[in-house]
Amino acid sequence: MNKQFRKNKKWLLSGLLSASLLLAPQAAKSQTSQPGTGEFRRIEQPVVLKVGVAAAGLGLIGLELWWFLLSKTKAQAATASEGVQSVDITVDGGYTPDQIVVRAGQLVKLNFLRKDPSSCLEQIVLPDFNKAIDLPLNQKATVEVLPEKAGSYTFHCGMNMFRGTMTAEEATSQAREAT
Ligand SMILES: [Cu+2]
Repeated sequence: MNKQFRKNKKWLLSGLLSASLLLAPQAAKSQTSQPGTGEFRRIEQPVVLKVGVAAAGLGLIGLELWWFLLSKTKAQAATASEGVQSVDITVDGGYTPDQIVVRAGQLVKLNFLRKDPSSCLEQIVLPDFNKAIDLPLNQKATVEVLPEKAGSYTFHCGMNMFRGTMTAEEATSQAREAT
């Protein structure tokens, strides 16, 4: 992380350094530290530039973090109303979302909408609940389950090629997240 930051900063700094050398030599006060060799010169960077470089570097870090950590682990929380939680799942070349977060001890309605005609995704299996149902094409099919304990429950297609996970959390930890 720190390493990456330094790498980015260094890279950006060298880019800006050469740009300022080429475009605006008068903007940067140059100071010859080694007389005779014009190639190695110490450049006094304006503070604004330094801050700008640091900000750009931090922005890049943020973007990287978002991209690698957050954009790929999209878990969707179930919406709860009157004691029943529900999640809409689109079945099309897999399950979207394929990671669901629910509250333990409360009924969950999984509303599957299968848009994929391949027979692979025809059936949905929830092994922890001993359920396996056929999903009609382009029609909503609801599976009701009750995750009694907190934990991870998987669901998959009839051949176990596509998978999804329903994570049931204790009521307290979910309430904390929601606020
Ligand atoms: Cu399959």
